[in-house]
Amino acid sequence: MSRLVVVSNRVATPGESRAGGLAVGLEAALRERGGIWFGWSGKSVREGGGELHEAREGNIRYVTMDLSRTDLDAYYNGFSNRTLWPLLHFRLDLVDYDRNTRIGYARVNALFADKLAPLLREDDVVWIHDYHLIPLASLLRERGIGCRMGFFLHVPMPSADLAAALPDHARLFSTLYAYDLVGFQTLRDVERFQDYVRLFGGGRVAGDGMLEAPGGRRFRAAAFPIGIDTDQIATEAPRALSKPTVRSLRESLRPRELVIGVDRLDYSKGLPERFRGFARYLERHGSRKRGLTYLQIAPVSRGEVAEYKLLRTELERIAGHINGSHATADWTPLRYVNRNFARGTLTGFYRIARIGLVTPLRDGMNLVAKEYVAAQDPDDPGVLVLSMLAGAAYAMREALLVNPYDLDGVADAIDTAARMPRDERIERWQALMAYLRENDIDAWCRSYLDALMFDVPRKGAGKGT
Ligand code: ADQ
Repeated sequence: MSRLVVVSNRVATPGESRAGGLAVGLEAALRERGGIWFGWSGKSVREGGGELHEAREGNIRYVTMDLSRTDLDAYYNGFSNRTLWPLLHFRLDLVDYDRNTRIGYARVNALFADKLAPLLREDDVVWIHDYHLIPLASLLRERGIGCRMGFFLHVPMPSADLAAALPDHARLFSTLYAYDLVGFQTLRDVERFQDYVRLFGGGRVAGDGMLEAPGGRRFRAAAFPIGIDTDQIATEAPRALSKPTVRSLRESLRPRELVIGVDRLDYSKGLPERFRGFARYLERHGSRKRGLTYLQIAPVSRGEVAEYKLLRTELERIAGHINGSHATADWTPLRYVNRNFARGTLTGFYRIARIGLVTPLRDGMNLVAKEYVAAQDPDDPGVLVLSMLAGAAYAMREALLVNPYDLDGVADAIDTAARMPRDERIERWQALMAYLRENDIDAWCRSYLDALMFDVPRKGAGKGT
């Protein structure tokens, strides 16, 4: 079996708390085949960068690299988070394009290639993750690396016209042609990528999932919707109820029901619209409104970027306004918390929440929607209110799907969820849970790696070799 090499911006090294299902799933795949997880160490140094650190656990090597502050600023804070992130989330209005950060992004990707190339063997399978590292395969190919390489985009692929609005877009997106397999979250993302390749990328759709780059190189583009560790969460959730934080939340709510939202504080997550949708519910459903308390957990992320600072201020203002208008002496309708909770605690919060509110304006997939469902009590499950603009909505049709821009629609869905009879909740939950069980994080890793190893015809290697 070929050795697996995973490359991502951040690496969950042994001893660090695992961010969640993705790290667990990738580690399982690495353990099965033996391999390397390569990426940035999380450390920035004053000058230089490129120093490697290595840790080992069983048959997995974790190789991480320091970056200089200048490189990190250009590559990560700059081009990745201020240019690509908004572009890929359909927010051209927030795209901040700067030639220097684009050059910094290319420089850091080249540094990744320089440091990774000597570690690779000809029969390795290399799996590169996300928008920080789009050009990496083409840079490795320039350094003579011939092994199978796949890419997975965790965030959405925007429509072709939006992608083409990026200055120098072809220079970036054409580097995807160096992969053997380009994976997306949903079929819609694949279609948008095909459109881009056809309309702006000089290539063509060759049929059967294959694309042909200018010059004739063929590669596959397909959808692999990411899953979660469903069984683990389902087992953990009832146990989490005895945790002191979960118990005290539960006691503080009585006799009201909980509505929960859990997101990084990011403009893609639609938090101002969600707050306003909840406010609309409070205004419109006056007689019942005092039955619900909404807890929004939103730890600050990318706090140094201006758009995120503005978002934070805006949310504080709306939250203050909602509570100022609707709170009573013994009830605060919206509890807004800017901090992280341990994964186990969150699972307990999901379990006691009657409604999970997941309304991003755009999201590659959205794992919180899946985690919320997996944590429910099978005999008395809560209801997921889910944005139709999240990748998760493509398969999770039994959720209450809403347009996150439609405040009345969000308010109505909260009301429907709050009043939904138990039988209907159980029926919807069972259908969602069956899907999550079958399409968990291990199934995702397996199907991606199978496609990369067996479905990609390569020079000198036929199907199945
Ligand atoms: P994210 O944008 O980070 O991921 P999401 O899919 O919701 O969004 O994953 C967030 C993860 O962080 C979840 O596992 C969640 O439990 C955890 N988390 C969120 N808030 C937390 C908090 N306050 N405390 C502790 N944990 C918290 C990107 C893409 C998504 C895609 C994923 C995976 O933007 O669309 O689903 O990658 O591919």
